[in-house]
Amino acid sequence: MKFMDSVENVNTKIKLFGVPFDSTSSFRAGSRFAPDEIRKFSYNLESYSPVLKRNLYDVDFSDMGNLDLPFGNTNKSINIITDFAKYILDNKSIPVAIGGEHLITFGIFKTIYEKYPDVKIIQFDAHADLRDNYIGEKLSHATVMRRCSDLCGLNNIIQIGVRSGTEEEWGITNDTVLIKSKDDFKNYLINISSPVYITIDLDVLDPSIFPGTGTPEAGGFSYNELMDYIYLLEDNNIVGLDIVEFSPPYDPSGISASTASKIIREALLIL
Ligand SMILES: [Mn+2]
Repeated sequence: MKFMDSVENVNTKIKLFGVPFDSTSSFRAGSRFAPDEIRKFSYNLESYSPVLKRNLYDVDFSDMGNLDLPFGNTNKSINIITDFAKYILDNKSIPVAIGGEHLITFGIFKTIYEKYPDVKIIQFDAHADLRDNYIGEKLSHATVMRRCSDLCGLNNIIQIGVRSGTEEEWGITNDTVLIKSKDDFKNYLINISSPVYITIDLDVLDPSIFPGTGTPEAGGFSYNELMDYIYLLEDNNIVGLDIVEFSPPYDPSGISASTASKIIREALLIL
């Protein structure tokens, strides 16, 4: 099954693909099932966004299916993700990845950074993800933004919705750009001209509206609060996007799946 309204064409401007990887999930795995569940729930949506007044029919995007990944081999999986994202960039398209857990961002970002060395990452997340290692591992969902910062520097990481981290991680947030309000974000965006990469860890949403995630954290955004931030990015040069950490086993009602598909529809409409 493909995401609704996607087309079969190798020359599309946007290429959606699923990354069913959850090998480093420490608390509750299951996000490997997210890409197919999100596709299924996309058919519950209308193509038309009444907020953006645009139709998904008019967006030039294809759904490339899911990557085949060797479960249990993190390094190899990351390399496969990087190679695929590079293939998309080489075709002058915009990669849009459906995770999977948050570590997949590093795989995509490596090649994004190579092509756009002045890129900034906009991170929507409940967690700082700035640990240097987690249970001895350098590559983990809990270290992903730190690994990205090894490439682009902490000052190019823009964090929104973060409400959980170790004392050490909160210290490191002094060097990232920690956004506290929509006005903050607006002012920040006015002053930048560089390309942006967006990573949406869905646990940025409050668990009461988004229970289907591996590491739920109380005190999060409503759907509308999150989207108000995302819509602000409309005029920026968005060079890639991922949406991660939806875990269908914790979503028996489907509310998280329908929320995730709607966020992707809106995101596709602003690319
Ligand atoms: Mn995260």
